[in-house]
Amino acid sequence: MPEPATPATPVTFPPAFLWGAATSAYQIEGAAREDGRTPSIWDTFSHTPGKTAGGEHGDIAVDHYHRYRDDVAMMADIGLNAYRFSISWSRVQPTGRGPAVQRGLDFYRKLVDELLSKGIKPAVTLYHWDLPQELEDAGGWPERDTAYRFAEYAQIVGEALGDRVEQWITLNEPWCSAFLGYASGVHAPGRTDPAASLKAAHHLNLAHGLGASALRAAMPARNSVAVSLNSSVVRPLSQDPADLAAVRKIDDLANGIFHGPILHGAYPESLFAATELLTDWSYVQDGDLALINQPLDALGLNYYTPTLVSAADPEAAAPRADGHGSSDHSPWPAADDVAFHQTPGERTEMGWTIDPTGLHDLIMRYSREAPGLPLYVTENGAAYDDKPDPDGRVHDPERIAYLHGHLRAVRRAIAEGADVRGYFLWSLMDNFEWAYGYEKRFGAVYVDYTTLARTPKSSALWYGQAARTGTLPPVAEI
Ligand code: IFM
Repeated sequence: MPEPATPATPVTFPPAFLWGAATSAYQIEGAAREDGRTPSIWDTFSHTPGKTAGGEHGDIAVDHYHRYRDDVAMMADIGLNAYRFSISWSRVQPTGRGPAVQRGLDFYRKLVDELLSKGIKPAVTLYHWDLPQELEDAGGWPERDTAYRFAEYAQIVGEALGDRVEQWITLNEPWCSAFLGYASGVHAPGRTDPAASLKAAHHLNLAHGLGASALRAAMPARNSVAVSLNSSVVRPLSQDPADLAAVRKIDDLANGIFHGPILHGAYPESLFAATELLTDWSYVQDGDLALINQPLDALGLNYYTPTLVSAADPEAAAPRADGHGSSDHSPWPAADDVAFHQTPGERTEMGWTIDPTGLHDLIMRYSREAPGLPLYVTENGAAYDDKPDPDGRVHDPERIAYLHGHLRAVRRAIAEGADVRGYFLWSLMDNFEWAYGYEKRFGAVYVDYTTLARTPKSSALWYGQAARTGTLPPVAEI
């Protein structure tokens, strides 16, 4: 299909394109202590004073656990044909090991049945950051055993839902689990140990590989297994060789550390060299890389904003406008010689610069890195300070413009040969935005946090029209 020539030319997507929205368990479910669920690291972290804005937590979140039927009906009304959600590990396996709790699994069985009854394709993410606390107490992701526990959990969920869910994602954004969780500590479990964060990254990779094999053994062969990476689009401040070296270092720490072993069966040699003062990588055991390098059916890409870097001035403290929260500890191990800069341009409420060219570049990169592997944009979206009008409607023209720009970038990549099969807007509805609490609203649906009433914003209506017609409506409210 040719690239649309002007903004006035209709931007039309392939007929089988998935138009979805995404959420994750801890951010929306609530029911934190119901039906046998036990605390995850996010329950513990968010209940620790000073860790989240206003001490907010996901105990109730947006109560999706009790409102899932209405939420699915709302998705159908909007016009979505796909929905990506995650499973709460400690709802299914409260201690992170051993037998499953059927009541926990039943919730997901009912949710999936409800989705299927409305013609909405479910896409399940097994791990979206909520490790059972018992596993963290036993060492967490820096401990090898956690990867084996994940494989056991993957098998349980694969056996329970594999007959009705075709699309599977092992991990969501392992970079965040490893480096925000164990290096900068702005995410659960809040540790600040750079060497442990690198170990965590390897064990997350191992978990992905073992989990993918366990899923395949537990499910019909037709099902698709993928991973969702928040691969960074790393750009240099200048063409100076020192700035280009900074790009390579951050690219290894953001991208190569995951896609190297997952897609190609090897860590970048330059990553070993850059981190040698922190770790000797001796926890990478013989055979691990082959276990991690499982054949995949698809790759999920999550994209929000590009990353702009330069070499740091050795005389000054390196600026760290990397958009990953505030901490005295960097999420980038062994990268004190790199400075992070704010990309120029308009920003969302997260302070993240809006740049759809980054999404296009990311898709094209992975089309080259993994030729033949279908791609999905498994997250993309924006937080804005949305408020209802006196008439109760919620107008979010900025989000419509954001979605329009990014979907055009996806369409451009498809026109250039990329095999992008679907797009999942982040997020279906306003929810618990981790350390920011409920302050940042990413939803296409507004949630009143007093009554928990849901109101589709104008962007939901706009996106629904795109989903129903396969063509982007003009950038105007519907
Ligand atoms: O809310 C998160 C989501 O859980 C993972 N990806 C980024 C989103 C926005 O910060």
